[in-house]
Amino acid sequence: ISPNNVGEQVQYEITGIDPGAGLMTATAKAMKDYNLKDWKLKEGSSAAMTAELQKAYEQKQPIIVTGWTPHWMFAKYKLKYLKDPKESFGKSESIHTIVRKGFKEDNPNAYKILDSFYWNPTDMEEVMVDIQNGAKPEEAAKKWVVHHPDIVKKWTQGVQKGNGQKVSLVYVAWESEIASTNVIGSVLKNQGYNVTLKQVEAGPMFAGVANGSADAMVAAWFPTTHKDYLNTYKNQLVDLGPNLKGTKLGLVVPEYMPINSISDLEN
Ligand code: PBE
Repeated sequence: ISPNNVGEQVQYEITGIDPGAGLMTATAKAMKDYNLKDWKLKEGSSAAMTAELQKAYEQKQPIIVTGWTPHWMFAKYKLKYLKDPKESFGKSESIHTIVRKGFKEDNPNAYKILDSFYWNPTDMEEVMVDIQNGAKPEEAAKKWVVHHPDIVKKWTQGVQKGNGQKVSLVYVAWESEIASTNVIGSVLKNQGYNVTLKQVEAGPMFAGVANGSADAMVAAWFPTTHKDYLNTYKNQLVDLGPNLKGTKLGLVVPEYMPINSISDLEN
């Protein structure tokens, strides 16, 4: 792979994820900011992106993907973020928990648990790696809950148990959110709630909590990644603040790629 014609070698293509992801909007912005006129951003899904990354990686082929942290791919492969001197991808962010209006009144104890939910990137990664290694999301979540009683206790301490009340959580099939939603779902189940997890696209996830058809989500990346969704729905959502701090977004390549910055892609 020569540093001079990386564009040609990847056919001027960046391997993206689902079109509703904020990461796709950020990448489109980066492509403008860095003047990547001849480049295309390919839409797909997180699962398709990681499958293509794996295929390229195993053959040491060039590839550029849209990526984020926390993610298991950094544990599995030797990867690097391309430097982003123009900060098109924004700064480090937090993931917030959001509930529908009226949820606090309808279900004050489940609300307290969701409000207390907070963990670290290493916790989330532990669940993600487990799922990547073949565990079912629900099983990986249960296992994490069993192995981290002290953290879980902080979320549930002093909260009255549920009585089979329904709690519906919505999420997108992003690996990070599959992990977090299954973990908080597992904790709510253990506390006596009848929990349903529904996988949707990003737009319907925010819309569902805004219109009350879902109770909560733990997948809102603020202040940048999901700012358009927040602006659309902010008066209809209750933001319970961060459940994780220290994320990152950007263009990710295998370490064997001979480029280091998004500016290296300009032709
Ligand atoms: N992600 C993971 C999402 C938020 C969580 C970075 C792919 C997005 O870009 O919207």
